[in-house]
Order: sequence, then structure tokens, then C-alpha cells
Amino acid sequence: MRIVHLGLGNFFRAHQAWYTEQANHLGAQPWSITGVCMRRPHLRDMLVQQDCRYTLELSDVAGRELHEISVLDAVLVASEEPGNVISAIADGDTAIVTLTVTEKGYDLKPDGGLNADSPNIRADLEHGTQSSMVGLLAAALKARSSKRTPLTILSCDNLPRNSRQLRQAILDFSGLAGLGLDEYLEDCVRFPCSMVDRITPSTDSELEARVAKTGLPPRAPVSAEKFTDWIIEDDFAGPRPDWGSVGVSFVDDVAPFELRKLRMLNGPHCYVAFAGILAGYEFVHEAIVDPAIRAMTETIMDEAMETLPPESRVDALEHKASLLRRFENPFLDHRLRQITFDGSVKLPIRVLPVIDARAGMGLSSPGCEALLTAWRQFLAAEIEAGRDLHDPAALELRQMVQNGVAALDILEALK
Ligand code: CS2
Repeated sequence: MRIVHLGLGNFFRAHQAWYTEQANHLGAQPWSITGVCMRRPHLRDMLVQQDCRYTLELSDVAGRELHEISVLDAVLVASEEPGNVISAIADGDTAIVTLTVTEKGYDLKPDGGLNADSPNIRADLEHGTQSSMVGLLAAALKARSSKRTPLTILSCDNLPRNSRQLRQAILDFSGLAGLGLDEYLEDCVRFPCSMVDRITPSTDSELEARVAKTGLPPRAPVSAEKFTDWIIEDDFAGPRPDWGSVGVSFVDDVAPFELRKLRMLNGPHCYVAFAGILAGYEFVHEAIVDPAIRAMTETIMDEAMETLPPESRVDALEHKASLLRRFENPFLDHRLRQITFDGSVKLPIRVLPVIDARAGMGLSSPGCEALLTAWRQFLAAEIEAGRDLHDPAALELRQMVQNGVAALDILEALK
């Protein structure tokens, strides 16, 4: 059986590919994964030179170890060959489509539903192309719908109700493009939500040099922490790899886990990144041992914790300690700058709901406010230094920061 994965970034290669490889080692039925790079061919060009294999380095505070991953059977590039991606998804051997295309890859409106004004979506609707992820999936589902074969579509991005939001975006697209997918989706396609967790830095030359010394596949290695977690809503349309035997949890409701992750890990992570860069650090493990940054990070975690449903708070203190230990991992070269990207998309998901929930409880949120201030200061410093703002709203951000607009008002204006 096969999975088609959209978004062949480092996170997928450290997380879902690793789980599937482990499940294959247990025997039973082997699964393969066809990986899809959404835009650039560079990764495909490197991976095909080593038979789609690559090296994964895992680390914790005790050190590093290397693994070879061989679960990919092919790599496609959506921007060059959308037809082949559509055929791979439409193929009867494909039972699951997984995705890691980052928050902005979903082209959602801030309050949910498809953003039909986004340039890629507009282009796909006007010209019948498949330049957006939603347009590509809709075309593949259309191709598959004639045989009405069941399919599971599993989002692995840091979005609340990730697969459910994707389903709505596809339905919206189908309505606007007149594809008539509603009945097929209702009857045959399941969209389980999932919570994914494994800190995965971008590849750097030091990692490449470490791997080059071994006999393992040298190109495009990935590093990640040993810690990993994957919680999936138990709602599949057909078969799945034996992920349950290698640590994946299947649950009725992912929401408490996803809330805890977004609010206690991802929100504070953003603070460590903005404040850390402003203080002159390069890596997460350096910034988190700075006493002032650590104290404020803990405050943000505590504020987040108080907004969680009771079932997610049971082991919250232990959870917080474990998050801080993960941030301290000295063998993981996780650059702060990587986390600063796309702040205008991340903060409304990771931080604003905490501020709103606390306001509803009559509580103030000094930690979250410090986080937003750090973001605003970071943006101002980047503009001052003449650097690119890695953010889909870069133009608007630049203008508002230069006009002295406060962080909360910036986020409000971007809604
Ligand atoms: C990070 C995440 O870059 C970021 O925004 O907060 O990628 C984080 O490392 C992962 O979600 C951890 O699972």
C-alpha cells in the first residue's frame, strides 16, 4: 500500500516517514511513501541520486545517533508535474494522503474557510491550474471520485482542527470551481485530525559534514530531537500502517492534545525565538538558559496552561519541565531564526486564543503580551537591518511597523 505525502520538508522526513519506516520493520504489510515537493525540485534532485534514501540524525541531551530511512519510493515535484501527483493520489494503491505544507499552505481565511482571494487559489480557479495545495488535492479527488475509492487525508500541520479545516477548504474550492465533490467526500473520504510533535531544525553544513564521514546517504540529511509524538483521530477510510505499534496514539478527540501543543510549546517557542534573536543568540538551546528569557518563557507556559481543558492539565507541570528540557538539548542546532518565520500566521493560532481565553476568565496575560511586544521589536530590528521579513504579510507588516502600529493592532488589522 502507498501513502502520498505533500510537502517533503525536514519535518515530514523526521516524523511521519520515521514512524512509517519503524512500522515497516515490524513486518506485516510494508507501506511505501511517494513524496511530493510542492514547488522546488532541489530536494528531489538530491534524493534521486541516492535511491530516495536519506540519513536522519536524532539527538537528546545524551548525544546523537544516525538512522537510514528508506521508506520513500519516489519523489515528485508538484509545480513541474501536477498530472503525475494527481495520478499518484488517484491510484488505487494509495490509501492515505498526508500533508505538511505549513500553516500558510492551506490558504485559509483567519476565521476558517478558503481564502478565495489568495493569488494561488485565484489562479487555480481562473485558469484550471493546480498551483495551490487545495487546488491540487481537489483535482486529485475529482480524478479519484469516478471510482469512489475510499481515501484518508491526514494533515500533519500545526493548525487547530487541521484536517477538518482542510476538508472545508476543499469543499469551498469544489463549490467555486463546480467540481461537485461533496457527495464523494461525505461517503468515501475521511479527514482525521492529528497532533504532531518533534523539533526539527533546517539542515546545515555541520550536519552535512557529520553525515559525510559515515557510509550513510550523504545528501539532504535531516536532524531532529529523539522525542516524538503523534496523536491521530481514529477515523480512517481504509487501511493504515501499523503506526499504533510504534508509539502513535489513536484517540476520539485530538483537540485537548493540539491545544496543549500549540499553546504550551509553539507559542513559547516563538517568544524564545524573537527575544533570543533580540538578545543576540543564534540557537534555542542558548536562549533558553538566559535567565530573563527563561523566566518569561515559563510565565507564557503558565498562562497557556491555565487556559487548557482540565484533561490536558493533569500532568502539566511535568509537561512544562519536559518542554524546557527539550529546548535545552545542546545537540540540536535549532536556529532561532527558523521559528521567527510567518509570525503573522502563527501568532493568531498560538497566542491570541490564550489572551482571549484569559480575558474571558478575568485574567491579564503579561507573558503573552511580552511575546507580542518581542515580535514587534524583532520586526522593527529586521526592517532596520534591511533584512527580508519571512512572512506572507511582509508588505503590510513593514508598513504598520514603520507607522508605529502596536502588535495586537497589527494582528487585528490582518484578520
Ligand atoms: C516551531 C515548530 O518553527 C516553529 O514554529 O515552533 O516547528 C516546532 O518546532 C514543532 O511544532 C515541534 O513539534
